[in-house]
Amino acid sequence: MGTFSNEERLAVVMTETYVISDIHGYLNSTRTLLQDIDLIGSDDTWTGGQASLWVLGDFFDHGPAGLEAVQLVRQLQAQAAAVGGKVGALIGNHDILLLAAYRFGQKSSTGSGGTFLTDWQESGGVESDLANLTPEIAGWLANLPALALTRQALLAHADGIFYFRYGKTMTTVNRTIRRVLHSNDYNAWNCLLDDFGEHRAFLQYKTALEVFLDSYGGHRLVHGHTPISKITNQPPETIDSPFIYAGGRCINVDGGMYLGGSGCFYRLPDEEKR
Ligand SMILES: [Mn+2]
Repeated sequence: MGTFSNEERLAVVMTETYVISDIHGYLNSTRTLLQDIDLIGSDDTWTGGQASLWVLGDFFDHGPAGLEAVQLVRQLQAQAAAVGGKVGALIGNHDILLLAAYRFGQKSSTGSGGTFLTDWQESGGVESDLANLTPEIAGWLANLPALALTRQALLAHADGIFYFRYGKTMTTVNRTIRRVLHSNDYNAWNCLLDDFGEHRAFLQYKTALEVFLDSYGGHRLVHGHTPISKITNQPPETIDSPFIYAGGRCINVDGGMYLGGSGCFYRLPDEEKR
C-alpha cells in the first residue's frame, strides 16, 4: 500500500464476488435472491456496481422460466460490464440436455428407444423453453465455459471428477467441452451427459479435491449440481446458506430451488480492485 499515491489510494475500492447456481427456471426465486444481495433492483437492473456475480449453470428444466432466467443473466452481464462489474456463467448438464434436444430431437440417445428429446422431457424439460429457444441463445449457451477461476476459487457446475476426461488444465477442459457443444457428434454429447451424472465426488473420494485443485487451480472449489438438502437430509425449504465441507475448501451453492428452496449464495473473500 505504501507505494500508492493519494489519488491511487482513493481509487481503491473493495469489490465482492458472489456465486449462485442451479436456477432451474425459477426466475422469481432468482430475482428475490439477487435483490437480497443488493445486486439488482426491483426493476431487475444491475445495482452491484463493480461487484462480480457467477452463475454456475443449470438455468433450465423443472421451473417454468429457464429462458427468462438466461435473459435476465445476459441483461445483467451487459449492465454490469458497463459499470466495471462482471457477470459470468458456466454451462450445466440441464443446459446441455436442452441444447441436445434442440439440436438432435428425435435422434436415439440410448439405443433402448430413448431420444434426446425424451431424455430432456424426462429430466424436467419445459416445452416453452425448447419452443422459444433461438439459434442466438443456443450459441450463447454452447459458448459458456465449464470451469472458471476467480480469486483463487475454482468454479464448476458439478461435484464430479469427470472433468478430467476432458483435459488436465482448465483451458483444455473448456475447449474440449465447447468443441463437443459445437459438434454434431451425438455420441460425444451422450458421453458428456452421462459424465454429468456424477455427483458427490468430493465427499466420496478423500484425495479428489486435492488432485482437482492441483490440476485446475484455486485454493477452494465452489460448485452446484447436487442440492444441499439431498446431502444433509434437511427439508429443501430450510436451506438458505451454502454447504461448506472438506475442511472449508469445498462450497456447495445448490440451494435446491427446484425442490422448493429459496436458493443460496456464496460470497468469496473480498479483494482489492483498483
Ligand atoms: Mn446439474
